[in-house]
Amino acid sequence: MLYHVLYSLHDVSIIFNVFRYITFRTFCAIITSALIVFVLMPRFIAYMRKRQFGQVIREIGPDHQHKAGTPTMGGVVIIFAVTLASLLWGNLNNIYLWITLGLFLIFGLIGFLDDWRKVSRGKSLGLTGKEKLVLQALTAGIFLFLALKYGTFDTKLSVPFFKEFRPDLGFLYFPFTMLVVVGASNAVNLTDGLDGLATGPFVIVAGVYLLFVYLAGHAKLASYLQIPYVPGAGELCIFCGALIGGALAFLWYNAYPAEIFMGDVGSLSLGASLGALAVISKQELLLVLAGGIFVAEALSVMLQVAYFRLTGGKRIFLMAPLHHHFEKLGWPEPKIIVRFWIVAIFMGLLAVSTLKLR
Ligand code: 57M
Repeated sequence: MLYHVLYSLHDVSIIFNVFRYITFRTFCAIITSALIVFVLMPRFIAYMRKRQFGQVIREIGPDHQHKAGTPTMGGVVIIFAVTLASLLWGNLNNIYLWITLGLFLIFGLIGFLDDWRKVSRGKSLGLTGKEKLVLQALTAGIFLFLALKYGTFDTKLSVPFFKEFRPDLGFLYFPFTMLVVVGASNAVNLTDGLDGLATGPFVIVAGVYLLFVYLAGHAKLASYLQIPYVPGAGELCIFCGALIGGALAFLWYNAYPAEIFMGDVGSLSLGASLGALAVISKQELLLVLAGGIFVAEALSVMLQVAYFRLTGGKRIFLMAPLHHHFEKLGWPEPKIIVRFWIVAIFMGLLAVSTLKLR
């Protein structure tokens, strides 16, 4: 909104010309989103404590009983901050901004319903696992349909390290997009099991895709780097900036020992946003590299469950997802968290290196 109001004043004074630049508006979105979370989160935590809307801890698994009652659903504040900052600083004529915000909000709503059922200990407001997956897949499908219909978009698949090999998936791009978005959403959800464990890597991956959406939307740079050019994708830098600012400010409160958890409302929406960014920037498979921590966590569950069923009860890991395995090994929680962040940083650097290693 401010983009339209303030940039139009550049006839009055050259100063307002700065609002044309994506880099400037991205910086503003980072600061705006972070400030909103810093102002609202303490109040939200106090409100959730007062209403005793705290996390219910399940019996089985590593001992987290000391965390019982920790306020959750901090994702509500993150979503509010990201949405407001994106609408304030984004170009509201950009289709990718609207469909990505829409996907972000719908996945947040799905998570909210689940969280609400848990914290209110009420009757099941939440959806069943299958209903959630169908709704998530449907949302991802509509997201892609709108990108193809109103965006300058195609169904070709990019493969990291290869610049020539870009197979056109055609209609198969729909199930593929659903897999990327729903997979990313649920992988972040599974990872969010220790203080800041999902938040830290999320900020890193969002930073990687801030770079890739900027490059994808820049005709000259996309051509020089031989990556797909997606006119208008650069506007998602503002959304990325809002995600980074909001998540970093949230990490201030989610850092060990956490004063608040993001809830499914946060993990599902943040994860889905990474999937959406990967699709719009035409760097879909790169998410496996950049989001290696999330992939490892989800993979550990799939391997554990499959092996458990195949062997009639044996386990590969002491407990899945992967972070619980290290807990069972006796690693202190902060050590697990920071080591996962370190791996996430290396995975992010590897993802960026694919720009030149091709
Ligand atoms: C998402 N949720 C955390 C918090 C957060 C199929 C199976 C692998 C599913 C999986 C599962 O239920 N995952 C749900 C993980 C939960 O966090 C809440 O959920 C939101 C994110 N979705 O925002 O509101 C707990 O995580 C801890 N936490 C923190 N700090 C944070 O900043 O300490 C979260 C955020 C919170 C808190 O204790 O209560 C979670 O772990 O449930 N199930 C599991 O992950 C279980 N694994 C398991 O059963 N493994 C089996 C099979 C099925 C693979 C096996 O290995 O044999 C473990 N999780 C729990 N207990 N809680 C172990 C049992």
